Amino acid sequence: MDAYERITRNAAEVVTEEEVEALAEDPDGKRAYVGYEPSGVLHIGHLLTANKLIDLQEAGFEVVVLLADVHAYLNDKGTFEEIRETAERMKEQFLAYGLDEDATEFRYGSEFENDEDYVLDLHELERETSISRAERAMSEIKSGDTVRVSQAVYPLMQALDIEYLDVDLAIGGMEQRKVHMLARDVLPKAGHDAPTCLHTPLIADLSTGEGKMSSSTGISISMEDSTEDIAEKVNDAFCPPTANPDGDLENPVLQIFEYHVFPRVEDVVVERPDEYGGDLRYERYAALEADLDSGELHPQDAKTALAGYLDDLIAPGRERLRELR
Ligand code: TYR
Repeated sequence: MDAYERITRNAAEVVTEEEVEALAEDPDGKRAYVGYEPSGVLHIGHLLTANKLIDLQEAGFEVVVLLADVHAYLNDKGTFEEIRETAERMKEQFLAYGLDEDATEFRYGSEFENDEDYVLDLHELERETSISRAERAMSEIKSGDTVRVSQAVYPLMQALDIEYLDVDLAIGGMEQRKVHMLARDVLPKAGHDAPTCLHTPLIADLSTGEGKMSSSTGISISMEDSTEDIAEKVNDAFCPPTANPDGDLENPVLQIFEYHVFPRVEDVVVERPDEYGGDLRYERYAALEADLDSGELHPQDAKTALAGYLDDLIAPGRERLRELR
């Protein structure tokens, strides 16, 4: 796999392809980041962007994880004290999950976002941005029904972080894309470069295959789940015998295989008793998808295998959480 392929695999969107191609020509020492509002436990959405960070580390990038404590505060996620505490636990879980400690820079937003230069630059971005644009940028991120002034400042700070962390590539789930598009427009107006961005896909709700999986509404998989919890959630998951169910639905079991299991596991094995044809072995996601589509792979066998792999992936983080308790 060449660097461009590794950097962009499983991305829903890159902005722009030309800019990412230029980074892929010499990835060594280039910097990429993801920011997270600290929350107690990692869930499957965090792990999807973490997989991308692991890809980037393998391609030679330096990786920055921003523990966005000020952003969490602005977005109503608790007191500074609570947010700090969950941020530390979050960092430990990322390391347990497989981010390379020596190649990962963990930063708190509050380390630099209160500096005078930052605040003055922020005010400049505020002058360049309409309230309605900031509000739109937050449509997939804000907590609560009305957008507060704090939440309108939020996307401008997110834009400025890219400049202050000196990163070449901003990573986020598709729900971050409007913030990044705002950043591309507004940063150059204040004399900064427009950032290059990569967005990871959103996984559909596990039980219905609709929309996006969310820890706040539907069923999500988190680092706190026991082996039995995972088995139960995956067993109850929506998994029609096809990759392309009707309408807007997705097959979340296949999505998790594609975005979570195959990037981390060399050979994916679906165990089956001999009388049902014996084990199936896949090197690539597309082969597993094709087998589900053709009927060679039964959804129940796919689910059982998925639960086992997911459990392996989250076990180290779950263990770490237990130690920290
Ligand atoms: N907006 C991100 C979220 O929804 C958090 C974030 C904050 C990302 C600041 C980047 C950033 O610079 O979780």
